[in-house]
Amino acid sequence: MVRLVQEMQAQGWARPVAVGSNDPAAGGLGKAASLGLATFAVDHRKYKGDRAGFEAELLHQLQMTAPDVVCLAGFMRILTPDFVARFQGRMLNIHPSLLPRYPGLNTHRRAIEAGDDQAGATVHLVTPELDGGPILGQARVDVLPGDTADTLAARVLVQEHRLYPEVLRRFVLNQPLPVMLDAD
Ligand code: NHR
Repeated sequence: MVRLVQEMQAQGWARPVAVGSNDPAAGGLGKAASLGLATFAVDHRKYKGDRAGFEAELLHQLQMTAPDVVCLAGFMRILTPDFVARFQGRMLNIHPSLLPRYPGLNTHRRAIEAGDDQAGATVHLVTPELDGGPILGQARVDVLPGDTADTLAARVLVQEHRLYPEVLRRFVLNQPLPVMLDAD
């Protein structure tokens, strides 16, 4: 998220307006405020069993700044089709696997256990199907002998920081996608 904001502010192809989280303690909120952005948090734990209520508040907070594009980065609450419809075709997510392999959680562990020789990250449009929307870009890294989920995650993260700003830049400028990056 910080990298996205920094590249937008440095290069000017988009204007970041707000950063939100489902966790009021998220470190990114303070960083976003330091970068001059509005911030908000909608604590999902206060809406236990009430996804509609959680999403209504999330929508309200987002609508305060009327974004053209919404970027998820480590957002961990499944969004309902009604919410997704509000931002259809303009909500992006970065997921730490080479989709369509390993939608959902624990992606790096699953890639290592499967013996894959490559892993990576994918930026995709958010649709009602979890991690199933159209792919806008991917970055690949080699899985190395001795890799653990943590060491692999760290190498993939470096590539996530290259991939997501490049995909977003092309997306908002209507340039050709997908972007395919190869680290190795
Ligand atoms: N919502 C929709 N409709 N479509 C997608 O593609 C989405 C989405 C919401 C989040 C991110 C995704 C990821 O990159 C994402 C993509 C959370 C879960 C999950 O199981 C799965 C995938 C992703 C994010 N969440 C549980 C829930 O009940 C909670 C899990 C937890 O708190 O640890 O929401 O990986």
